[in-house]
Amino acid sequence: MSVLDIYVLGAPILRHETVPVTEITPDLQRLIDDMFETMYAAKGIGLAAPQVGRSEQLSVIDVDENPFVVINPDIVLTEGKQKGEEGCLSIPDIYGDVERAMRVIVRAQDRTGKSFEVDANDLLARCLQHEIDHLHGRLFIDYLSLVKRRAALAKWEKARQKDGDRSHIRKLTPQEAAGSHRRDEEL
Ligand code: K2U
Ligand code: ZN
Repeated sequence: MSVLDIYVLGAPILRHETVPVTEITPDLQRLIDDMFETMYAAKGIGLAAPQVGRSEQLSVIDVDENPFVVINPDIVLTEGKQKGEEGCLSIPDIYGDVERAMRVIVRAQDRTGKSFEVDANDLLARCLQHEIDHLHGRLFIDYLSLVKRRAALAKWEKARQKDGDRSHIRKLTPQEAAGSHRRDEEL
């Protein structure tokens, strides 16, 4: 398994619609494994395929040591509202409050291609909505007010100019990569 590079804000792929998965292949299984390793290394609880440069309808999720994969996910029910702070592994160090549905039911395929439904609330519901947005080229900053979005983008650009980094790739550090196992394995 490998820790993959993460594409960051400004990379065109993050704004593209992704392609449905039509076949579960060994390559897709390898991508899933690498996405989990990358997500854990980056201390995330979700990661979508476009964030690692693959424009396919696939995200990995692990909230409270419950890892699962959603392939070709659709939100079939939304209920209630919740407002909470979000960040994004593709927009490091930028945060903002986002209103989401409190509860969602998502229909998807698992990593064997078998269809399933997940009925989620609170943080898991938020994470699913965040990851499914990624599969449709949407980012959490799209939900910020114009003033807050401009402030976030200005902070982002200032940080990138300071780094002198004009690429749209975030390479995880060796220290991050060393932490790519699931957290409960540390116990
Ligand atoms: O897709 C991603 O960029 C990973 C996101 C997923 C996420 C964002 C906001 C709220 C829930 C999930 C995060 O960067 S993962 C980092 C994180 C860790 C613990 C709690 C919330 C966010
Ligand atoms: Zn994100």
